[in-house]
Amino acid sequence: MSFDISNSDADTQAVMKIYDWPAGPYPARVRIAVAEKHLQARVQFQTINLFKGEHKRPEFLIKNYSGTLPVLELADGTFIAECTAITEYLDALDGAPSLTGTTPREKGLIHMMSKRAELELLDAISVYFHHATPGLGPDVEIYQNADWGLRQRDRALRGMHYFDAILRRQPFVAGETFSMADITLIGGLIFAELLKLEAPQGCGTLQAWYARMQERASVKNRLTMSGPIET
Ligand code: GTS
Repeated sequence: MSFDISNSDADTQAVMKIYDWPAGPYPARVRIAVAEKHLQARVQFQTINLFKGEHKRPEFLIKNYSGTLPVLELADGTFIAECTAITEYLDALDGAPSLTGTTPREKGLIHMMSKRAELELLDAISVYFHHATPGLGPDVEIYQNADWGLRQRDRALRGMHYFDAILRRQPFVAGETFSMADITLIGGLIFAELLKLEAPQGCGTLQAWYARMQERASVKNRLTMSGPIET
């Protein structure tokens, strides 16, 4: 099946809207979750131009106070921001596979490891991008602190070693099955790749794992939201 990422009002099945920047690492997390949950036909995407600062304009801040992407808009007009919250919402709709866990133990572990992938990798790289590189450009990056950015880059590199060690002993970030925690780590590695931030020596397991994850249809087809669906 294929899904046009341009916003089509003609698609009557599309009851949810996702505001995002298609190539962005955080938007990628929700795109991957949508595909893993086989929900492509139920969402429309609307592009918000980060480089033009559209996410910081008053009309967007009404949707998400934090001024970040992605944001999910439900048919009743409710806005849900934060990748974790959006993924939890999509996961709760119905259907397999579960991305956030079914048992209390699974839920706890997946949430912890996803948060850790944010703190130790994805969010750290994001801070590096916004503070120690030109980021989204001078009109958007109105405050930068390069020292802080470089510290967070080093944190992310340490995080890569941590996740390399985790993946040496289990196939997925939170254990034996693919979950939201893997999606978060994939988001971090997408960001690292965009910034040409290479994994340090000794992270071969992490790199091999990322290469495998890029073969998943949900990851590979995240820009077009098309192609075969994982079962
Ligand atoms: N905690 C948020 C989440 O998990 O959704 C962070 C979202 C986030 O930082 N999104 C990026 C953003 O809006 C999108 S992208 O960089 O991945 O494309 N950045 C713009 C900014 O000005 O921070």
